[in-house]
Amino acid sequence: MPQEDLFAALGTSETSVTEVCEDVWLLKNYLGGQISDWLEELRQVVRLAPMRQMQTPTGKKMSVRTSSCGDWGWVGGIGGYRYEARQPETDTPWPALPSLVAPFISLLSRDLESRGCHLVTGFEPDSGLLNLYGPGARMGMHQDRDEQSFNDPIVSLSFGLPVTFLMGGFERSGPTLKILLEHGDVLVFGGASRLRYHGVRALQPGLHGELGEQRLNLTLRRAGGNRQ
Ligand code: MD3
Ligand code: FE
Repeated sequence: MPQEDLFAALGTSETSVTEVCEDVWLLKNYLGGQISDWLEELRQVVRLAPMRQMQTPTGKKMSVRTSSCGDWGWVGGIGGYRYEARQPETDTPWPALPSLVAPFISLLSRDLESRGCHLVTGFEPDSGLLNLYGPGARMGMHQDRDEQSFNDPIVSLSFGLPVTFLMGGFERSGPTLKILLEHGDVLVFGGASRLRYHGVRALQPGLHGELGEQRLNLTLRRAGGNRQ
């Protein structure tokens, strides 16, 4: 598909863009006609870097399966969480970021700019973290603090079964805003909200047309430092 057609489906009337709280933007059904191309590229990532269940720092297995692409991959274990340039199991590099990432980010930054949001402007992700949820898989409330800088946003793309995303404040406990994340949704976190606690409720059983009993989430990040 030529790139003009690829992006023609973006920004249709079924898309809605809302700032759910300061520096958190929810773009419902944003991926539209791009979804199958994303899934094809993400399947290729998983062929080169199979999904694995990371351990928490206390040695428990996470219920979510993860993989990565780009210059840096996120790994867990008894040593704590960190980004590594190579897959620990095979000592091989992570697969490259999908080719859709750069044009997607440039379109997203333009769309957000037109709404007065500068969070994605100049963002050059160097890491893509894939989270795969099966029935019952969840992610407890946490902050994302393993990146070198918190100046860049985190951009999340959701595929497959819907899930309830929980957005908290700046302490682990306290009230949360519940946001339904569905196939094709994009969530942008940055600025004043970059260090908010957040989590994902247990995935409810169901059957999705393209992903079966699963939910797949891709987060685009800048894990390493900025180039000089
Ligand atoms: C809010 N993933 O990988 S994506 C994670 O749906 C993670 O798989 C969830 O939390 C998932 O760390 C949520 C949305 C998201 C990602 C990063 C954030 C929300 C965020 C960073 C700061 C605040
Ligand atoms: Fe997170």
